[in-house]
Amino acid sequence: MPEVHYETQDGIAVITVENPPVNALGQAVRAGLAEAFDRFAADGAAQVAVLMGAGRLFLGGADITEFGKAPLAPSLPDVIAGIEASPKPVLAAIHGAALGGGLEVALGCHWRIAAPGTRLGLPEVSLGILPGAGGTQRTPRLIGLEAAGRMIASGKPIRAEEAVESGLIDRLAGGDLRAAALAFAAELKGEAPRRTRDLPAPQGDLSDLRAATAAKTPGQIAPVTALDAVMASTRLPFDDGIAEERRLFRHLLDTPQRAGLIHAFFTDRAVAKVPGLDAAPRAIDHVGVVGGGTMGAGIATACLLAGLRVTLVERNAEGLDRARATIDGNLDTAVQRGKLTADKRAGLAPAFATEMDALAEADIAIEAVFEAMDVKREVFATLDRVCKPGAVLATNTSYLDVNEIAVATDRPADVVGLHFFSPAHVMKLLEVVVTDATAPDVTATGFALAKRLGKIAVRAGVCDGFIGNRILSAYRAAADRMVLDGASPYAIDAAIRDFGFPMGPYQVSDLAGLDIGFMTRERLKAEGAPQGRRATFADALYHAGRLGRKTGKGYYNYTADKRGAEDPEVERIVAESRTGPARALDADEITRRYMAAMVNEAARVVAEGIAARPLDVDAVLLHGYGFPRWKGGPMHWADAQGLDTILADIERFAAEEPDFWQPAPLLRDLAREGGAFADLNRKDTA
Ligand code: T1G
Repeated sequence: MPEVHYETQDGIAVITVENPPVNALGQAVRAGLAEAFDRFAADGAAQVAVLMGAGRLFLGGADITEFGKAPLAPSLPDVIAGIEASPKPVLAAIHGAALGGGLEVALGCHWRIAAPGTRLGLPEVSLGILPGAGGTQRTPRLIGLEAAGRMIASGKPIRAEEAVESGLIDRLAGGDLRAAALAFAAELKGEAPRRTRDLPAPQGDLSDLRAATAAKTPGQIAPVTALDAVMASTRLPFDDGIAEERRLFRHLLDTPQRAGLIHAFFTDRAVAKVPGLDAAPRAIDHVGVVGGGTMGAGIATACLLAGLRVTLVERNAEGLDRARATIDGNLDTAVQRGKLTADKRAGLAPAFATEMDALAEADIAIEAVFEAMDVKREVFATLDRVCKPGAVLATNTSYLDVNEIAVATDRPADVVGLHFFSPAHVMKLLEVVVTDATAPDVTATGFALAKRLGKIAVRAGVCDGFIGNRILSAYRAAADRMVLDGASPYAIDAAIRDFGFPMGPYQVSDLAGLDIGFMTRERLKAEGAPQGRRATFADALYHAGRLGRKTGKGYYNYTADKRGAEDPEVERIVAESRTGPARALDADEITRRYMAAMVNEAARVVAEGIAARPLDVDAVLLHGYGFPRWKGGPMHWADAQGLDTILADIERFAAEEPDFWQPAPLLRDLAREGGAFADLNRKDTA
């Protein structure tokens, strides 16, 4: 039960918020704070108050679970106004993190001291809102308009060391925070409160920052709106600025973008709670990587950056040299990007070997060799022989049947798929692919490793493409059909970028390489898989040597403009590939078809249990495929559109192409009963 403790020591009141796990400022905490500061005001024995948070951090912000519900008094702005109005000095003693409303409470105090390394931030724009408890008005008064604007528009936290430089906090605590705070408070006895609201109004203009922010966050409304609230501090008296902040905050609270971003926030955490999985993971300290190509080297890099011991095996010295060069390059880039300190970089490297025996003591072996079943089965038979009992044997395959790989060993329960996304040391998504035999603690080990690597793990069942690539193949096929029907690849890319993806499907093809797509079509043809209407224009581009960025030309021409220019030659090749009359499709129709295919296949993936819940699909598309985060993922987005709308589209398309457009039964049933994918999330995570 949340509590706000009150104790006095040598004329100093220590007020401590205790609401695990993050001291969120829910209604009970807000009421407790109001009561504690009323008590402080009336307490003649207390001359100064110190506000602290119990546990691992100060205050983690407003209680996000309260959003979208009727507001409960006392409001956070009112509680903060009450603290600021205190007739006696109030000192915030901050550790761990002060985020959002948590930092805003600290800004309502009269002085601030923080433990070294404490993170202080106003991340509200990442939730589709803005600092709504005075942050847009108090922060610029403390650190200036530009610094406040940057901090609020980016939502990125800063460290206490930087905060003390900027004036956001007054001191860094040396040693024990409580002792340092009590010493600071003793100095403040008798001082008049230094109220942030009374500091001079900030001067300046944020037009340039606003324009740059809009360009960097296309389609998002919170960052620029937050800057509008900050700008109000330069032209309005404090209380009017607070009112304007509140007006803009309430506006954002009602937007679908806020709902999408909050859904994404909770989804990032819910995916680790796999329904029915409650096994403890096996210990992982020594990671073996088999294969030093781009993926193997990326996986090794990710493990090294996480402080794990790594042994990488390649077939020969040349392979090891290539792997070493790739890993060194990755680590040097990490230093350049501030992801790794120079001193930690020094000497950071895996052990290299050409014999698999080197993995005898590895806790997990991750295979990342050539995508051919016979090669993988041979590797796993060897791993089965050399790895210690209890070692986890993982494959990074992106589509091969992990069940078939597992039975190449005598310990299929120890086998799991760990589908990393390239570049493996950068992309957050990891699909943990479980076979019929995978032991629960092996699945849990995959999730524990993902957390250690700072990744978002999603449990996936075995099928061609698991969750992400299977759904990708469906919406790519929808795009290709539109090109065959008459749409320009450039019009499709533009429509999908307008929807919020960073790139359209044909820009992605140029990045991945048109040869990958060609090989996939040839593989499926050789396997006798249904080909549907083949993307003959893609074959033609492949045969013309237009493989994408790596050859300077693909769907786009990169020779004159590295961003890629539209190319009339491509339009000609595409037109020649068409067999029927070309039909123009407008951006709305393009987007409807693209998204309907994505949602329809996702519904099948959920119904088959390949994804445990719709939110697992959202996490995969958000973290592996560039789905715009403020739309929450395809399943959340579909719910927001109304499943009946999506179903009506699919039924309209099915009238033209019944073979491709069959409504997924789950989607159809939910739509008909007025249900939503969200209903399935709640059932499993209750
Ligand atoms: N409200 C409700 N629940 C929260 C929460 C919050 N603010 N923050 C975390 N949780 C839950 C989370 O869902 C998880 O639940 C558990 O706590 C542990 O979280 C007025 C309006 C603080 C850095 O954006 O960034 O203030 O899964 O796994 O890794 O202007 O949580 O266990 O059931 O993330 O140690 C602004 C959001 C709110 C901070 C800790 N504040 N939280 O990280 O733990 S808006 C934020 C975080 C606002 C004001 C506006 C992190 C953390 P479960 P966790 P962690």
